[in-house]
Amino acid sequence: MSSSKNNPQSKTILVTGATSGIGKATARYFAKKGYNVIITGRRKDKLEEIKKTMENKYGSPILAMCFDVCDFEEAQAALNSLTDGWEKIDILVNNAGGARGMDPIQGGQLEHWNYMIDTNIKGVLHMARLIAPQMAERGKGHIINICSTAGHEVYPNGAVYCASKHAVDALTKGMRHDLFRMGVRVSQISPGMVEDTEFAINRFEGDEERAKIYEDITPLNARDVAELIFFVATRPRHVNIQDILVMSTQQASSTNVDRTGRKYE
Ligand code: 8X3
Repeated sequence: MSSSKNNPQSKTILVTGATSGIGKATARYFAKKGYNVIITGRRKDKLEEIKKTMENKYGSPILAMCFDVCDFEEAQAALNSLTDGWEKIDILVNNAGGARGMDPIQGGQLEHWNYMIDTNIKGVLHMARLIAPQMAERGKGHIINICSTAGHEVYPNGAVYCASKHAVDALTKGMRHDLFRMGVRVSQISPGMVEDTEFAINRFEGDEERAKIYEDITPLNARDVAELIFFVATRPRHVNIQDILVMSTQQASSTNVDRTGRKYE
C-alpha cells in the first residue's frame, strides 16, 4: 500500500480496476474534483505511476492498493490495513471486470468462463461484502456498479460474458433491496462500446487485429462514462439513479452498429 494524507473535508471514493480504461478515467475525474481517491488493481507499477501523475496534476490525495478483487482474503487484508481516515469509504465504484473470448457455448474455453465469472461476479460481491457493512452502519454511502449493455441484451458468442453482466444487473437490484432502507444508494452504469479501455485487447488476448472493433464507428470513450459516474455520485441524497444505459450515437444495440465510418470525431 502506498498512501498520502487523507483530507477529512473530502469524500473518499474507491475505484476497482483503476489501472486502465473507465476505472482510470473515473479516478482521474474524481481526483480533479478534489476527492480522496483509492485506486485498486493488480498491477503495482501502473498503480504507482497513476498515483504519482494524478497527485502531481490535481493535488488530491491518492492511495494505491494492489490486490485482486477475485481473492476475498487479499481484498479483505488490504481493506483492513486502511487507517488515517481512508477506512471510511463514501463511494465504491465496482469497475474491475472484462471479457475473455468470443466463442459459441459449444466451443467455449473454461478458463475464459472462470475469469469472467470470478472477476465480473465474485469481484463485485467481494467488494460489496467488505464495504457495504460500514455504509449500512453509517446510514450513508453509494455503491456504483459498472454493468454493460451486455447486462441487458444477449448476443451470439457472448453467452458467458452477457450472463456475468446480467448477474451484475441482478446484484445491483438485489443490493438496493437490501440497503435502501439504511440510506445507502446502489446504482449502475451500463455502457455499450467504449474505446480507450483494454476491453477489446483483453477479450481477444492481445490479438490486435481482432481487437480493432472501434475503427469504423465513433464509440463512447472512458471519460464519457467517468462523467456519468460523477453525475450519479453527486445527485442530492434523495435521488438515486438506478441505471444509466448508454451507447454511442452510432450504436443502437449490441449487434446493430452503424459501421459506415467515424462520424462524430
Ligand atoms: C462491453 C459492451 O457490447 O462489447 O461491455 O459487450 S459489449
